[in-house]
Amino acid sequence: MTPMLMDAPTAKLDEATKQDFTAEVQEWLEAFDQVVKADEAHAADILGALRQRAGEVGVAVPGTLTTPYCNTIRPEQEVPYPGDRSMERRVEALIRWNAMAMVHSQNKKDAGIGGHISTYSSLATLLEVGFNHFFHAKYGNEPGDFIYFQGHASPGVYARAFLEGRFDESRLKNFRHELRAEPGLSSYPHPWLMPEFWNFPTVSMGIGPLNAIYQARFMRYLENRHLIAKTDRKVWAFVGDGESDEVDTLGAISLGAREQLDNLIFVVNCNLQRLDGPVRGNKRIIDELEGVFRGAGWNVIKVIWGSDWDELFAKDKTGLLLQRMSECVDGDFQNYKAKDGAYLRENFFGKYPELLELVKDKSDTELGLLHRGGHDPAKIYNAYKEAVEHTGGPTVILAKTVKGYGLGSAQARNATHSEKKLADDALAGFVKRFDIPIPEKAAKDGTFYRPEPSAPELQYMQARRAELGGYLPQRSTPPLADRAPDFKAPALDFFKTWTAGSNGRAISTTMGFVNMLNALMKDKAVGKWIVPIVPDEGRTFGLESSIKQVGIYAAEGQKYTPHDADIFLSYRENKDGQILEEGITEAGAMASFTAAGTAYSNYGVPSIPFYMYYSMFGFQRIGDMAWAFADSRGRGFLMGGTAGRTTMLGEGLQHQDGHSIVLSSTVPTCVTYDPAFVYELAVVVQDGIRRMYEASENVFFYITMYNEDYAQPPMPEGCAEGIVKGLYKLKSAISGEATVQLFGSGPILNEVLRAQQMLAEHYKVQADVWSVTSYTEVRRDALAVERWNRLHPAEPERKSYLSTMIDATNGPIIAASDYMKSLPDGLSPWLGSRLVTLGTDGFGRSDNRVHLRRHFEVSAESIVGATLSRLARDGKFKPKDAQKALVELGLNTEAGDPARA
Ligand SMILES: Cc1ncc(C[n+]2csc(CCOP(=O)(O)OP(=O)(O)O)c2C)c(N)n1
Ligand SMILES: [Mg+2]
Repeated sequence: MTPMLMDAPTAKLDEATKQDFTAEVQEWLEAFDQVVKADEAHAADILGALRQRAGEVGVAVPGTLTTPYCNTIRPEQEVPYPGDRSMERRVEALIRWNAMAMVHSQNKKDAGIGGHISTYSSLATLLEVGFNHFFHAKYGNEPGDFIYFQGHASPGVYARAFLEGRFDESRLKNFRHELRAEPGLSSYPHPWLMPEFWNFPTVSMGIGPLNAIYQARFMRYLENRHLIAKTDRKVWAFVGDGESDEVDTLGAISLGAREQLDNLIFVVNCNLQRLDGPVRGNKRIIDELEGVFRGAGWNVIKVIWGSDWDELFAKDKTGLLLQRMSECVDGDFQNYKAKDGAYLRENFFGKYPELLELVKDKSDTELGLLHRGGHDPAKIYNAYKEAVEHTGGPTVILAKTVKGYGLGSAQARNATHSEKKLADDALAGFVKRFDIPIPEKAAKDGTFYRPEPSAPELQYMQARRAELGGYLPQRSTPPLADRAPDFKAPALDFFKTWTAGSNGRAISTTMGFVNMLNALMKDKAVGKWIVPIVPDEGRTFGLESSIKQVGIYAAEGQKYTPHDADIFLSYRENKDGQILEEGITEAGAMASFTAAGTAYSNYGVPSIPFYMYYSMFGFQRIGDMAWAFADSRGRGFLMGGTAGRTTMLGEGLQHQDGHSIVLSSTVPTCVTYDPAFVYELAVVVQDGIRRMYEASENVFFYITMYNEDYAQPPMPEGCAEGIVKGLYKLKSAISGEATVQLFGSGPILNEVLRAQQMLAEHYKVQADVWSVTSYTEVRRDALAVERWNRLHPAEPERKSYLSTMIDATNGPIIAASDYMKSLPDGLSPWLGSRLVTLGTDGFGRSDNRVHLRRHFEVSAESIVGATLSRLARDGKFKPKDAQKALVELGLNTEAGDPARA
């Protein structure tokens, strides 16, 4: 789209440039205007050719990422609005009213419960044009458009659903009262709390836009892999202008253009304000975003001014009006809307007599009401139409709006974001402003208003939604049989290669897993649903064979011959490749994981994502996205590779993870495992597929994988249940009855086994060895049982799994893992003083495993030392002998505490 054409003379130029402008330049401009008038496309070609020539002869031309501060679509290019404006105006007014009444009355009743009205007030028309004309709930039998709503605009989305008859008044009355007898409405879009309504949690700023980009990409992935039919469905993301400061919002936009995602539309609600004040008081956010998005290859459509400005622009033959706009910064624009029309006349138009002349026939009230583009349905309609018709890449619509639009004295004020209640007069004023047919008393009380279903405006609204396939938002969980009739989780037997052990061959759990993954991908029933995801770490995990086997997804295929084409495991990219190779972006990979992990609901596709990454760059880096994933009821496997503070040797402090499990344990739906052996990992993966995809449980799995090679033992008889529950006895005392219990996890279990041997051989202490595959799961079970017992004091006490396993055992429990001590400590309420924990608290170091384990005191020697020390304290071992043993074991009793080193 070319910028607005102005009649000669063209736009006013700044003083410095003007002085240089000779008659010759004016001639050029006039000639160019002639060309534009004759054939716009030709004019663009000429400019392009000139630009190229300039580059060839070495003339530097300033970039043209931004265009003048006006609408991208010129009035003469617009199509007429297809809807019934008066009906739509009325519906929008009713929604505005009910949204506001909901927040207002709830805060009157329950002061401080919160809610927002000013975000929606700026977004209302942008959403309504979508609801009435663009947002498809379905495409035939295929899913419709995906809408990522600005989280703080939720009141408006609820109010619409109320008018549509999807909620009764009691739901609105219970806004934010989720813990009452009658079901309430959640504060923001939370699929966890409203699983039949919201699809995408967006309220943590930046997560919505980032996920939307990867959703659009995953949609193409499913289409290109022929797992869903190709349709015109779109992903719409409504984004705040303040939200655009989040690195997550803009950090992945280049992917949109690179992958030519013309199924993706961003609408940035440029109300020029965020929470505290203006987004760019001293600049213009629309200019900034235009440059950023255009630079990233997006189609940019600016919707700055409403139709009532068109006439003024048409009348202005001087270019002064546009110049005046370019002289203002967003702080000015906000100020104009916070003040009245008289102020605008004096301070905006008043700068130039010619502009005052331009508006002399308009009253102050009319000037005050001059619309911004984001409040003008015709302008919005044309922008949306162009966006959905645009091909070859994504579109961003930068829509200028007013925060707190129509809220009287709260409009465009810095404090408007937090406005929750209006004064009585303001409520009455609102009703008048939007022509809402309720009596003044009801208005002042903030009462809801929904006309009879037969009212023409509601009939109109319903007809529009029926035409577009139904209501939105709407979340469902279609039966898997619709898309995957032959889907069946593989039985444990499928994994027998991995439960049988490695026959003495030293392999890591990572290698075992990758082999397993390749086999799963070959399986007839589940193979095609597997979605391996890596953030440029495929080789770290030994995925070369998978790359060859199923290929890397590349929308354009492989346009080059890979340098390694002649070797067996060459780099293969395919249009229907299965692996999502994200490059170095854990956040992007997590967004893909989210799209794939929620596809069972959004597309009815049982895709099973396995996202493999450096465990250090997981939860602590993308923690907020993991939380949103859980809120989305996401399912799938996070595979934390190179796990363990002492196992991931060499790379040092910023790579060595000894806490991701602690972080994962904070996510309620995350089921975490820390397997020591490949057979444990196989059991967990099998159980995960069964739970998530067969039993449809809303959980996801986090599994650590290590890179230490050792012989993998065969699975002992009957331990599968214990593996899943998180604890089982691996090896009884070597001779006689144990007086000590040793807990081990991950590769530290090998240290524990060595300690068992040393204790028996050198110190005559017998110990049982337990494999703890999940402290988190054992603790959760114990907590649940304890709660039940607390609530049922008159019933016989129930026993937790932990108690069932451990109560009858003897002696202290020494627990060691490659993770922080707080993990085993989570069991201390039930193990009491029996528990001694060893773990890897503190910063990592780049040394080898022997030194790391000695430093963190999780080596076999440290475990033996801790056991003897504890026995000494318990009066079961001579203290002097214990002290001597520590020396014999080579433990430096005076070394600094690794937790603080
Ligand atoms: C990650 C994150 N940080 C901070 C907040 C708190 N917060 C809620 S709304 C808001 C301002 C939003 O401004 P903008 O994106 O411009 O949206 P508007 O309400 O103006 O449409 C902030 C900072 C949040 N929700 N998420
Ligand atoms: Mg804003």
